[in-house]
Parts: sequence; structure tokens; C-alpha cells
Amino acid sequence: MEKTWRWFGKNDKITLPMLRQIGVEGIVTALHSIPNGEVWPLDAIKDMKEFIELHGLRWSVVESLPVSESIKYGGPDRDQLIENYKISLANLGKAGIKTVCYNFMPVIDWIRTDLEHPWEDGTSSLYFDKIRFAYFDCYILKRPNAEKDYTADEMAKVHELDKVITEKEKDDLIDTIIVKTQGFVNGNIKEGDLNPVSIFNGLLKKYDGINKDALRENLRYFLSAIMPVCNEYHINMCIHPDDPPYAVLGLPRIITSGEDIQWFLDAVDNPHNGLTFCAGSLSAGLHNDVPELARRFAHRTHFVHLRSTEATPDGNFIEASHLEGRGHLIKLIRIFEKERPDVPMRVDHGRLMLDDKDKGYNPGYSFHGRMLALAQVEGMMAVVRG
Ligand code: DNO
Repeated sequence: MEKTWRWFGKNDKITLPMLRQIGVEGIVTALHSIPNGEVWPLDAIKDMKEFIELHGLRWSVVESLPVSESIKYGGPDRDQLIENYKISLANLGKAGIKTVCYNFMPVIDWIRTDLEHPWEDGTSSLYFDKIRFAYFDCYILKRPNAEKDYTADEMAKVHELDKVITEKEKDDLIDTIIVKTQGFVNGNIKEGDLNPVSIFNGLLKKYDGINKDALRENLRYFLSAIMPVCNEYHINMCIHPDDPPYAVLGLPRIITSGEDIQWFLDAVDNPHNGLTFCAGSLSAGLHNDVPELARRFAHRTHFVHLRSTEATPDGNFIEASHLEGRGHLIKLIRIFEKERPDVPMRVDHGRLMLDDKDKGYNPGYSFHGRMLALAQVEGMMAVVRG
């Protein structure tokens, strides 16, 4: 697989010359300054591509060309937004960029409750704590009937937490769940937005009455509309699985399991309609056997995210070492190196380690942590290639 790296553009503290030195071949990036829903102009795409090439690298993958909320809930302006999306895709195609990652998660992209969960060795990882998340849902968002989505035992723990949680911890929870993890992935809430909780609750309301089937139909509608452009420019669309892979906050999630992925591939049965195989996201669901999914869906996988988690029956999960956990990366690398040797692969997230701390990196996107993971993945790839 091609060794790629997620780079956040010219303001990223991790520079392209640094990435050359550590053996990166391709870049995964987006035009982050263009607001969600607006067209990506051809000139801006070409500028970014040339900048990357000037450093001896190539722009391998767009992550993400974000899908506007209104396309997901089927708002009145969705056709206009889909038209804009098609123009952006055509412009990417004209510039020769053919792999596009996106997701179809309503309101909130990936979810974590703790950005620096400590390991004994002094490093830290991203973490999801079900009780803290339930607290956010029931006590901070105050979502109507939220408590019905949790067991009595979980709710008892949530009420206990309410007795001891500090105001600072509450603010941190809000900041982590809906601000810090969302803004940099072109999410709905950015650093500096006033009153993120009320913006967030407003967005949740847009999904009143949208169940799993309705969301599926909106995804089918979107994909059917963009496939002609993908056919014309040979663009592979790669949906990112939901992270974590189950319904949250009363919102449906539709790329969570083998059954969902099968539905998605059949709904629009075109080779350009494919998958970002994100091992980390899929592994956070105890219902998923990640190597089995890789075997089953390698033929429609156009982009691979290598990461692993340890998940527990109480619904918590931690981002594990790339050599351990439910992702089984050695098995995955064996499968993808055989079935899809040319697809781009990026190491997804890394621990915060050495002098990564306080550098202001986006959560999960540390330098040393990811560099270590890349070295581990390269080692696995070399062994598998023999
Ligand atoms: C987080 C990422 C996601 C991902 C998007 C793709 O680290 O895995 O934010 O980039 O969901 O659209």
C-alpha cells in the first residue's frame, strides 16, 4: 500500500519536508479553509497540488470533501449543495486527484470524551468513556428522553458522576466532544463559536423524524447524483465508517457493521462507490470482527486507515498501540497487501508522546506518536511482502 499521511495544510506544524524525512509518499489533505458546502475552485486545488509536489510528494487522497448537513437530513437546499459537491469533484478530477474520503455521520463526526488518557509509560491516548458521554447527553445537552438510551445501571453511574463532576470538567467535556474533535475536520462547531451546546442542540433538532431508513435513502440519493461525475473522472468515493460504530444521541448511524456496509455497496453498485476501511472505527464496536470485514470488503476498499482500539463490554474504548487490540493490523495488512496493493494507506492517530504534548497538534494527530506507528506499520508491511 502507498504510505500516506494526513497533513492539515500550510499551517500544519508538521511540515512536508519533515514528512519526506520519515518516508511518507503521499499526502492526505483537504482545502480546510473553504467553508462546508462551498465549491472547491480548480485554481485552489491546483495550488495545493503544486505545493505538495514541490516537496517531492503527491496529493493522494482528499480527506474530507465534507457532506453538508442538509444533504444528510434532506433539507430544502440539498440539490443545490449536491450540485456544488459535483463541481468540486469535477475540479478534483480535472486536477488528477481521484480518491475522496467523506462520511455520512449526522451532526457529529468522531466522538471521544478524553484526549489525554494516560498509559503507565507516560504516553497518552484518546479515550471514550460511555458514562461521561451519557452525562454529556443527559445533563449537558439535556436531550429529551436521553436516559432511555442507557441502562438503569449506567444511569445510576451518571447520577453519581453528577455529584462529583466539577464545572471545569463539564467545560472540558463539551470542548472535547463537540469542539476540539470537530472543528479541524470541517465539522459543525469550531473553536471560538459562542454557545456550542445550543448550536449543537439546534442541529440535533434537524434530525427529528429521520430514522436509519430515511438516512440511508438520503445517502443513496446523494451517491446516485454524484456517480456520473465519478464515472467521468474516475474518482473513487470512500465513505468513512461511523466512529464509534453505533447510534448516538438519538441519531441514526448507517456505516457501522458488515450488514450496513453490504447495504451501502449494494445500494449504489458502482466500483467508484467504495470504502475507507478505518480499522480503528470499526474495531470500537464489539459486534465487528475487523479482519473478517477486511476480507469481505477489500474489493471495494479504496483507502485504508490503520489504527486499533481496545473496547470493553461496558462500552468504553481506548486507542491501542498499532500492534495490539481489536484492529488486528497484521492480519489486515496481510489482506490488503494481497488484495489491494496499490491503495493509499495512512496511519490513523497516534499516542501523545515525547515532546508531542503542548505542541497544539489536532487531537490524535501527534507527530512522534504517528511516526512510531508508521514505523510499526512499515515493519509489518515489509514482513508481509517477504
Ligand atoms: C478523525 C477522522 C475523521 C475522518 C472523517 C472522514 O480522526 O478519522 O474525522 O477524517 O470522518 O470524513
